[in-house]
Amino acid sequence: MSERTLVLVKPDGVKRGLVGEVISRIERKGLTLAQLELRTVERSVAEEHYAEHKDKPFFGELVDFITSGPLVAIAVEGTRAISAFRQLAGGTDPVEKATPGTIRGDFALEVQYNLVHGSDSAESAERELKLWFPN
Ligand code: DAT
Ligand code: MG
Repeated sequence: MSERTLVLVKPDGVKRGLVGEVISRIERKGLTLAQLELRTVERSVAEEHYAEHKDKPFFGELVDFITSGPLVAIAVEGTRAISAFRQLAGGTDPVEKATPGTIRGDFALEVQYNLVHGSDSAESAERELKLWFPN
C-alpha cells in the first residue's frame, strides 16, 4: 500500500552538503519524491512541527536550530514509506541508537544534529504533510 511521509534534511544536512546523499538513499530504497522544496522556516512552522516536544527542555534549542538556515522538505511516497524512511534514518541518537548503514549512523554524532526528520506514524505524516505542503 502506497503512502506518503514527510522527510526533512535539516539545516545541518544542507550545510554539510548531504542533501544528495539523503535523496540518493531514498531513491535507491525504491521510494519516490512527490514534492521537494528548499526553504527557511518561520518559528511558527517549526513550533507546530515539533508541537509534541513543546514541554521538553530542548524545545527552544530545537526550534532555534531548525529555523537557523535553509532545509529541504520532501514528500516521499511509496510502499510503507513511513517505516521505510525511519529505517533509512536510524534511531534518534546517532551513536547510541543508529547503526552504521543508516543516515544518522553513518554521518552524525550528536542528537541535536541528527541530519534528518521522518514522520513517525500515519497520523504524524498526515499532520506534517499538511503543515509543510498545504497545496
Ligand atoms: P526523531 O527525530 O527520531 O523522531 P524525536 O521526535 O524524539 O526524534 O525528537 C525530535 C528531535 O529533537 C530529534 O531529531 C533531535 C531532538 N532531540 C530529541 N531528543 C533530544 C535530546 N535529549 N536532547 C536534544 N535534542 C533532542
Ligand atoms: Mg519525531
